[in-house]
Amino acid sequence: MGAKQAKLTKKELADLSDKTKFSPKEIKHWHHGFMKDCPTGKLSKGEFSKIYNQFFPKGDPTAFSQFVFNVFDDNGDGSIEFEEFLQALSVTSRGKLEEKLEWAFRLYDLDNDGTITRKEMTAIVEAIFSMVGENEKKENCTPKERVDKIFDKMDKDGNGSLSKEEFMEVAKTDKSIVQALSLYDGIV
Ligand SMILES: [Ca+2]
Ligand SMILES: [Ca+2]
Ligand SMILES: [Ca+2]
Repeated sequence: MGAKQAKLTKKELADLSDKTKFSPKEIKHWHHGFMKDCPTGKLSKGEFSKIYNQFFPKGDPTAFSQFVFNVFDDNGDGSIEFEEFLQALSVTSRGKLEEKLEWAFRLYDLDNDGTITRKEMTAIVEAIFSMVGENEKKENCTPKERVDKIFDKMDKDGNGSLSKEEFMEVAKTDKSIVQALSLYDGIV
């Protein structure tokens, strides 16, 4: 317990480097910044939300940031530890397309049951809409219309929910869907 040590040991660096796509030198750099911003070594939901607020001053990113937080918080203990932070960063910044899409799937699959329902996707799309703010929206459509469009393309068996296979297959090849999912706008 207590504050985490300010510096990582050689072994910790090597382990983290094995688990991510970062070199020990890069990890040191990220760790330094992480500990500076959260000296306790744990990033809380509130702090995480503040980071999003800086990037989306015109909208309300609270809901969306909470969803992203839950994906970062891999062990589900309510805070983001450095390793979780680094893992997420590794996937979202350096992962292969497939890894990024798997990560996105976890974001949309709110209850973690392996499928994305319309309700889950609507919750995320609504959160994205309120985050970017009214004036920043690229198309004039409602969250429901956006979700319908995505489901039209992705829900191949028409059962009203998306399996990981359905999601991956379309997202891998269809740029417009990736945009509709707001995956590569630097939002996630
Ligand atoms: Ca955690
Ligand atoms: Ca689900
Ligand atoms: Ca389906």
